[in-house]
Amino acid sequence: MKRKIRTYVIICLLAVLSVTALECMPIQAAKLPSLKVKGTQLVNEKGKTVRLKGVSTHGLSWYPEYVNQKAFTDMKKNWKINAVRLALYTSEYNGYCTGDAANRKALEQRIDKGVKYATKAGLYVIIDWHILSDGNPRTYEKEAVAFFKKMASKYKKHTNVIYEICNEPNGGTSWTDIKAYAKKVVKAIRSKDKKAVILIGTPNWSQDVDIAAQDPIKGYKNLMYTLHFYAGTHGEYLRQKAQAALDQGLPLFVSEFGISDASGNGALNPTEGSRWMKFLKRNKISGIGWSLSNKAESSALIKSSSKKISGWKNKDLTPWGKWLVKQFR
Ligand code: IDC
Repeated sequence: MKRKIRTYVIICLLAVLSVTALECMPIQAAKLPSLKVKGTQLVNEKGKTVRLKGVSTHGLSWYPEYVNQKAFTDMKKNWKINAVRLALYTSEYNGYCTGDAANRKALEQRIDKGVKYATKAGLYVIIDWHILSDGNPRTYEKEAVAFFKKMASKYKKHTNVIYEICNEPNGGTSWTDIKAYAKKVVKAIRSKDKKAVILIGTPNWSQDVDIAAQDPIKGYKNLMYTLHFYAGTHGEYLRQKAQAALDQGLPLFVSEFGISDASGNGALNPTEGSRWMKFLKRNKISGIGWSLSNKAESSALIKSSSKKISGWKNKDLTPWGKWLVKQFR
């Protein structure tokens, strides 16, 4: 009897020790297959087409609470997403380039957590340099080069990390300017990571992909160009631009979309939204919905009355949230 008890105690101890050891282990680089670009598409190591589907956080300074392990794991399991985007605003509200050093550090820690949680959940993760009111990416070019060098050096072993180097150039910023910026940032990333997929913004709020298609960046693999749409504002004419870009062989990635109007608010247009979904599906384009927050605006996925930061039920979702989750599933 005594021996039995002793064996039992030893087994329990071993179990506790191994669980503790597992928890203390550093997060392993993702086991997700690394991605590359082939033709206009994203493919895995075997050359099979991969479509990323997921959600973007709102600004990491505004809604950091949604970056948590349970949220990411839940979304993968229940919403069937395979990617998240971490939106790091450069200029607005405690932006990376306008706030102080402590703010920058806090934002980097949020990115770190985001990558860690995504990795553990088995999700691809996009690190998004979210320029907006700063219009031209060259405004903070020096900062961007330093930032992406740091990120690429930190995450070079993570096969699931994707870099988005400028959310939406605007204010009349030309493709020539964006291209000059992109060349510097891509070079900085490639000095640390030879393979990661890099997403490049296009003129006019990442809509003029047809212009980028006439003069894409040469000499690097695994570059894609971003197309953003909000179905309440953008319809057929923008799909035609996208088609023109694809016809020229430009790899497209929809790193942000919604079905509200472009302000992020206003009425939803699910009819136009469905046309967009068909377009993405037909052309095997990845799509990331805006935004994982409970802000009182129609482009938020979570109802403002819901304070949950994970484990959402259908009743916690806004009409847009319900619509998007249905698309994923
Ligand atoms: C919007 C947010 C809004 C926030 C604003 C900040 O939804 O809550 O106050 O940014 O300036 C984009 C941008 C994205 C916008 C979104 C909706 O990439 O930052 O978010 N949008 O306007 N491009 C088109 C639409």
